[in-house]
Amino acid sequence: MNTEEILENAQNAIAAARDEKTLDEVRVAYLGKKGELTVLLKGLGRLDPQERPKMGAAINQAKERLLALIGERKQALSDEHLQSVVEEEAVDVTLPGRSAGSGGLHPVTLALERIEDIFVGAGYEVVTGPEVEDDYHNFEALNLAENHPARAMHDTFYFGDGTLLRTHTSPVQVRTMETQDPPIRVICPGRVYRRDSDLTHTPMFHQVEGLVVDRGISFADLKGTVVDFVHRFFEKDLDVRFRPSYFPFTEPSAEVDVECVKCDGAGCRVCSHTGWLEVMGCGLVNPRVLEMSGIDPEEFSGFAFGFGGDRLAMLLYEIDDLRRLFENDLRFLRQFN
Ligand code: 2NM
Repeated sequence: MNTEEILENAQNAIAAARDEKTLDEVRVAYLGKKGELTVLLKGLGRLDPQERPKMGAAINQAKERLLALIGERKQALSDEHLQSVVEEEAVDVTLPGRSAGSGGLHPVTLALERIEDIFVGAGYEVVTGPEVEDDYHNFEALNLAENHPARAMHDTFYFGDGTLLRTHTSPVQVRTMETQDPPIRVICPGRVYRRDSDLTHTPMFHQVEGLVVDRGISFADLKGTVVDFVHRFFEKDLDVRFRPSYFPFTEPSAEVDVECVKCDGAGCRVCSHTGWLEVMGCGLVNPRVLEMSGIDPEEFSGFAFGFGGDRLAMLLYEIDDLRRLFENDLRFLRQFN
């Protein structure tokens, strides 16, 4: 074959190469050690000396031409490849974004925050404490001595090493009295635990307790605080009544009833047709309790109250079944966003 024929074949092979590997094989076939043009160049010696320069120049020219064509083809293949990658991986920035969806707060959390806001607005401090407590802070310091019958009412979870799951948030208030001098105005929200489980009780529930200790605190201060709180919480001037009751940690003690928020006192399923809802317990802090925590009952007096966060959330948001609060059914929870 002569140079021109080889060149033409090589040009066709280069144009036909669809990838870099094939293109390199073409280069080797023509320009490699045993390539067609290389062989031709090596055979120059056997030619007539007069023909050598002309032939040599032609072969070298063909070689240059092939190298240039291979270079161009290589660039073209690389451009093609880049183009296809760009097209395949293209992102349509005009597509609407995938919605991340936003979460919401649980109705009990919402109710607790609402309660905290009301009391913070009245100058109270929000205080929390441990859920695993000792017998002293959960019972003894609250005037519930070892054999006190009221202890049985608390259905306590004991760990067997002297610690227990707190049955109310009162130990937080005891710890506050132990470490803070009056005047004290605190609100203590948190989880509490009792061995109790039925339609209206869960083993874990939320409590909010309040404590005020200062000089000259009276039952009138307690009444005013409770009534004002109820009106703010339900955003309604509901009737409130205080019934005498008993707690070992307060004396006197009272149970607070509120005019039914559902039927305005007419009587319905929510209030068991009484027109009233029991919402909290309260009283003047027993002087013995003040004394045990290092506060002089001759100088100071105080009031305290406690209620269920879950129950108030149910009344506020008209949730008729306690179990809804614990099922984490998104169809239910989304209604509070
Ligand atoms: C209630 C009802 C009445 C109460 C008393 C105290 C403390 F620590 F000051 F003695 N904390 N919480 C209290 C009083 C709690 O819950 C139904």
